[in-house]
Amino acid sequence: MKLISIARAKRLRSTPYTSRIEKQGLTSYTTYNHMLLPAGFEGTLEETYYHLKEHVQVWDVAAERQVEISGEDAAELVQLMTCRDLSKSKDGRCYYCPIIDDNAGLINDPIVLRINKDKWWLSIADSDVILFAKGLAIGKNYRVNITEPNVDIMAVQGPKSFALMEKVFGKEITDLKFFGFDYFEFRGGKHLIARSGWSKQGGYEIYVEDTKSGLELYDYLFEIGKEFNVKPGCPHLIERIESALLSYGNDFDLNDNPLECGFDKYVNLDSDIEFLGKQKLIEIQNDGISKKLMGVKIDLDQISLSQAIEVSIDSKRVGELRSAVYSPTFNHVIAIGMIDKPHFEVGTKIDIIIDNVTHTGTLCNIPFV
Ligand code: THG
Repeated sequence: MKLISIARAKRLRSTPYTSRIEKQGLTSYTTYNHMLLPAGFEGTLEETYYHLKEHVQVWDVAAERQVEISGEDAAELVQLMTCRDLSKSKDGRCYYCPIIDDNAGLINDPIVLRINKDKWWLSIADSDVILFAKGLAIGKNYRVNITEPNVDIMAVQGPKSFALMEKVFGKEITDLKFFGFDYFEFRGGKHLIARSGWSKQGGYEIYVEDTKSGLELYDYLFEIGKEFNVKPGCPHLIERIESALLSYGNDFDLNDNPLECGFDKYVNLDSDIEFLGKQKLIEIQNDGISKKLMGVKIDLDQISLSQAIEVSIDSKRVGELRSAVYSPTFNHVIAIGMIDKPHFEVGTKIDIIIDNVTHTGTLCNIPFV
C-alpha cells in the first residue's frame, strides 16, 4: 500500500514528547482526542509485542487528555455522567468508569481520578467528553469549572517497569497499589503517578504537568533504563486484544451500552445514586441485552482490519468484527466482535468472508485465555 502522510496542523496537536519519539524510531501515528498518538515503532509487531511482555517501554500517551471538573458540585456532575457508583470513592484512587448518555449509549470509558472531593480528572478515551460535561453543567446550573489542563501522560509499561521506576523514585513507588496514585518529585517537578496503564504487563502512568521536569524525566528513563532494555513504545494491538483492553471508537461507541460491552462490574443499579441513563439501563437489564461483545478465534495467520467486517451464519448477518490481529501466543487470529442475540454463546461457529474466501470463527469469552 502506498504510504501517504497526514498533514500537520494546529488542530492535530503534537505532544511535548513528539520531537523525541520521532527521533526514536517511530513509524506510525493514529489520532486520539485531536492529538497525535504513536501507533508503531521500528521492528515487527511481534518484536515490539515480545519486548513489551519481557522488558519495559516508555509511551507517549499524552493524547489521553484530562477533563478537569472542579468546584462544589464536581462530585455530583461526575456521578451524573457515570453508571459506576462513586459514593464510596476515595482521594488518591483511580476508577474505570463508563460514561453514558440518557439512552445508556457509551460516550467514553475514562479512568476517573479522584484528586479530592472537589477536584476530579477524567482521563478520557477518544471522544469530546468536555463538551458533554459542559452541556450538563449548564443545564443543571452546577457550580463547577470544567477545563482541559496541560497534562501529558507518559506511561512506563512492562514487567521491568517496577525496577526502572524504583531506580528513579525509590522503594516508595513500588508501594503504590493498582489504580492508586500519589505525588513524586523529580528534579524540582512534582508529578502525579498512578499504577495503571493500557497494558496488562504492569506499570505506571506519569501525569506530567511540569513539562520541563517531565521531559528531563523522559530522557532520564532512557539513560538509566539501559540495564532493563528500555525502549520507546505505544499501546500495542496484540497485547491489548489478548488482554481485552477495549478501545472506544473501535470496539464500542455511542450505539452500544455498558451491559453489551461486558462492563457489568462497573454498572451499579442497586444503589440510590443518580446518573443519566439509569432508568434505561434498568430496562435493559430486565429485558436482557440484544447484542454482546465477544472474543472470536479465527483459523488464520494474518488479518488487517480497518473497518468492521460482517460475520454470518448460513449467509445471514449475525454481527461484526471490530478489532482483530494475529496472536503469536495463540497461533491464530483473535478478534473482538459484536454478536447479535441469540448467537452470542461460547463455542458458536460463525463465517467471516475476507477477499471472497470464507473462514470459520469460534466465539469465546474475553479476555482470551
Ligand atoms: N490510561 C489513562 N487514561 C486512559 C487510558 C489509560 N484513557 C483512555 C483509555 N485508556 C481508557 N480505557 C481504559 C480501559 C481499561 C483500563 C484503563 C483504561 C484498565 N482496565 C483494567 C482491567 O481491565 O483490568 C482495570 C479496570 C478496573 O477493574 O478498575 O486498566 O490506559 N490514564
